[in-house]
Amino acid sequence: MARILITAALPYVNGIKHLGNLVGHMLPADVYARFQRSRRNEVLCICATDEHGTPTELAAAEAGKDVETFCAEMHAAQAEIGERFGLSWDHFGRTSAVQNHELTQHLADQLDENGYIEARSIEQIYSIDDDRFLPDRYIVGTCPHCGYENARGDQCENCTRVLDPTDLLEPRSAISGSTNLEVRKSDHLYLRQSALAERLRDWVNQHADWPPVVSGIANKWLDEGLLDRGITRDIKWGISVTHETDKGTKWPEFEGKVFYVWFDAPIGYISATKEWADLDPDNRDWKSWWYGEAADSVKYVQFMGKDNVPFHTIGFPATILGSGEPWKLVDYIKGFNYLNYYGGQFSTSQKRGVFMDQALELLPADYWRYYLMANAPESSDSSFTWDHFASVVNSDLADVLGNFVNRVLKFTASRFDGAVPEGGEWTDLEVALASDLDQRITEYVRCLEEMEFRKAVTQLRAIWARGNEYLTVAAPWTKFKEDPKAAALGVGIGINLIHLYAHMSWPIIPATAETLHSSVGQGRPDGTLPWPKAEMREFLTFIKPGTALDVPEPLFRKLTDEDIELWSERFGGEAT
Ligand code: B3M
Ligand code: ZN
Repeated sequence: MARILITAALPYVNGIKHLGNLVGHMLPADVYARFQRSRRNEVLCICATDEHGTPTELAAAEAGKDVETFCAEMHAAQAEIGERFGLSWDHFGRTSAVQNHELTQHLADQLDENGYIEARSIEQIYSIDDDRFLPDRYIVGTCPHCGYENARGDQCENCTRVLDPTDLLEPRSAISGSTNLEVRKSDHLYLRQSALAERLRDWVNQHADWPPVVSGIANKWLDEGLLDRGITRDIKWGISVTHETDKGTKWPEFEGKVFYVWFDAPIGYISATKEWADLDPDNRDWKSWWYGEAADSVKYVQFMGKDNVPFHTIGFPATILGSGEPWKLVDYIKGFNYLNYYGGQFSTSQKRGVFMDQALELLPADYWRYYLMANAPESSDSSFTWDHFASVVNSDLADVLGNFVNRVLKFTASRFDGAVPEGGEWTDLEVALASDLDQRITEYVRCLEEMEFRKAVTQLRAIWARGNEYLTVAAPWTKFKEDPKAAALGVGIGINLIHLYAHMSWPIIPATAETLHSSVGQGRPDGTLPWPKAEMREFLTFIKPGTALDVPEPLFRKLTDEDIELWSERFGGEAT
């Protein structure tokens, strides 16, 4: 049994996430975690809200709430919506938790002890009208690299370059819009990434297997020469730089300043694991996942969008390596491109596209989970349109899977009293079916192991379609009168296929899979639907004659032109 640690990039607490965030980190992390659990590996899957920094202060101010209340409410809202989407975290923590304060301060101390921290007096943008410094997202302007006009002081959303507020052209305050700005001096701590560049490059070079979008960004950064990064900010909400240690007060002259959100957020992966363990300390050992020899055998996989890659290939590993302590480094980074909405970006700050809560108002989670994984932006950006969404749902979910299940179960109910009939001997048809499925499933497993999600969904769909093909040829409905044994065989295989589909589909569409499982008399699983161990020949005869079945409501409804029209109007379906 392998031990697999999985983290999804931590969603900012500033608002409910959109479908682009969902497909870019949280959903694929969940699919992979479910797959590995069903393969009977030991999995720990961790996520949390990323609560500090300017995005949070700005969003709380906009909501008219104090930051603490705002974060507590939004954390709860995101946890709830994640659960409704079937995101099966072992723990969904918070970067504002005390565990993260302690660990962040500890790692900063370690870095300092090892000579990787330097205090510098730097020029910062100060807003005279707002009477404060404007770090990161408190300032917006034109990106000097790509000309995007709404670039934020920390990063350009358009070209993903990481910026300093002073890089922006035509800067203005994000609070008041004021351009009455001046440059003032302020003291900050810098992480000396430049001194770690060689070690980082060696480490990146050891991972030639990472997706091109990840290696490409990491190498671009390394090739351009690593800059030291400021890891503190003149804002209130965050982890205090000044703190108590065994040796007395550390950095007393930094009273009132906090660590930069991108310094403490990735540390949140570790501290959220500690939160998880602290809930049941007798049975949970967080350090064995993260620290020292015990963690050597752990395979650690991170999921994230491409804009997060620099912080996970440079910033966070610099913290880990510079600490001099044996913390676990990531083994595989699954990075994603963007899912666009009608050619433009989904955007939380600009409220563009479909958000997770709105999506569930329209349709249950599995419609979205399936569509998003089938169109995950793996090798390039992909695009969401309502037409495409409807055509995928209708053809794959309603016509291929839904129809198959419905046909088999209805026929069994009307002709065989709703129980599995005793069928005749297998023919060449069944033998060919079993061998095709064995091959398809091997390929499906390979795709999921390698986190090739689009290809995996293609295989899953082919597995479903193979069942339809079989039924068409076996044709139990026409054989029923003249050869009832042959008809019973076809129906029995159909029922066993539904059982197989439940297990195979569970990582991607878990709620549907569970309904399928119980509809063929196998009960509602409590947790994981494990991967079939048996050869197909055995699995396809697993459900014994006499087993009572349940006909569920149609699994998926077909989306109509009216739906498309209504939703395009509501969410905007125009190219930008
Ligand atoms: N919160 C960025 C984002 O949501 C950031 C990820 C943190 S991962 C440690 O895109
Ligand atoms: Zn740019």
